[in-house]
Amino acid sequence: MEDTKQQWFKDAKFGLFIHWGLYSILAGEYKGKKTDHIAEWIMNHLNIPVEEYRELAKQFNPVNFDADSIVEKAKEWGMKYIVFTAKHHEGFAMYHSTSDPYNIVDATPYRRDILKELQLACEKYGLRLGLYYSQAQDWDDPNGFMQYRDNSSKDFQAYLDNKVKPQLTELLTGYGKIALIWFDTPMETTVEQSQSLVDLVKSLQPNCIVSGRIGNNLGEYMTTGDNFVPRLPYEGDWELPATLNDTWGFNKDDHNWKSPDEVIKLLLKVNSRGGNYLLNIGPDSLGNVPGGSIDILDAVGKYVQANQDAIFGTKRMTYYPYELDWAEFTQKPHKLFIHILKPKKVIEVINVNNQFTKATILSTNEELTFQNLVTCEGSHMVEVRIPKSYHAKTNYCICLEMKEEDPIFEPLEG
Ligand code: H79
Repeated sequence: MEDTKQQWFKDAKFGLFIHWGLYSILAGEYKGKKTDHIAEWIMNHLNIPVEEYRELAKQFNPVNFDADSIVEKAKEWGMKYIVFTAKHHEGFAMYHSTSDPYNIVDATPYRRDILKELQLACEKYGLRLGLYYSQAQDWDDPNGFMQYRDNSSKDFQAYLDNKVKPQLTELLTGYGKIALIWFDTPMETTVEQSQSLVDLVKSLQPNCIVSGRIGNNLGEYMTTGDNFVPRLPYEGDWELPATLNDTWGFNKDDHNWKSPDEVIKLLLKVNSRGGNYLLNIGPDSLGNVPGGSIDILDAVGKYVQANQDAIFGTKRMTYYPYELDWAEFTQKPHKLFIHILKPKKVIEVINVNNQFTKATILSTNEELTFQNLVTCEGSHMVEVRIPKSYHAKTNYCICLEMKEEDPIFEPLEG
């Protein structure tokens, strides 16, 4: 896989995934049966016939959807890009498709092209707009793949030619600059088929990035498994798609929210290993963003805003041999950032052999006393004294300035 040439993606660090479609109406339950899996999969999981599922469009009227306020919030949370589900596996287009009337303008009483609204909001607030497009699975199209079903009699090429390519063309010609197309679940897509979609995207918008899940190793960055964090720094461009609870699409019964602390830690882990954290919200059938996710993101956003210098513009960390439960590191030239995640009175980082010149609390610039020392085991270390007023605090960041460009971590030995 060849990395993208788009610098913005390497610098982005934090983005907003939006999963929204007809499944938000069912919200995890159909005819009294609940799905205990990801809610946007309900059509597949509960075997809802196409004609029945299509009826949902007639009641889709998300009058509270407000593209402007969602994008404004994303900006406030420090996010640099948005990825919106233009079409998920259910097959319904969440924009005004001219090639298929099964879309939010022609098939619902709502009749608004929300993708246009998102495009304008992204332009207004200076965020990049990416689009999720399910290129292989389409449970509505007779020739689209459906996972966990027999697909052997399908003419997948016909589906690509008749639905996918026309719709990708619409998306890449009607909504301004598209930052990336987030393809997903390639299943049995052949090399030629993946390549033809890459070629189509690039012919319409050469700077539009193709996600890792186009299949056949033809994407421009690595996408991890959903919610799976690589253990080690990863060298190429990459992104972690992640949820705030246990679903992407809205599920009224899923209240298993991560805490803001967990999300901050995950963001820092991903950033320090060189990746972007693409964090999901799933609006409900009225277009409301669940309060649970807003609360978490408001808290996470506060951390991001206060500590931007230690997040944006950082690069993949030099490998540090210890796992710390109280800290995550990030780095940029001549600076090592220690994000403090548990209450501490004194910080001791061992196996580090830099000449540190200054220590501050990043958000306030308050200077801290520190010492370069040698441990009794013989490894180098730095010790930083935390002011009393911070002893009970978590989620703040210490900036250590150093003579050398990168941290020098000593390997474990002896
Ligand atoms: O868009 C989100 C998911 O819908 C999509 N990728 C993210 C970004 C995704 N596509 N496929 N998968 C995730 C794999 C999902 C498999 C399963 Fe299931 C869904 C296993 C458990 C839930 C379907 C329902 C099969 C068993 C139950």
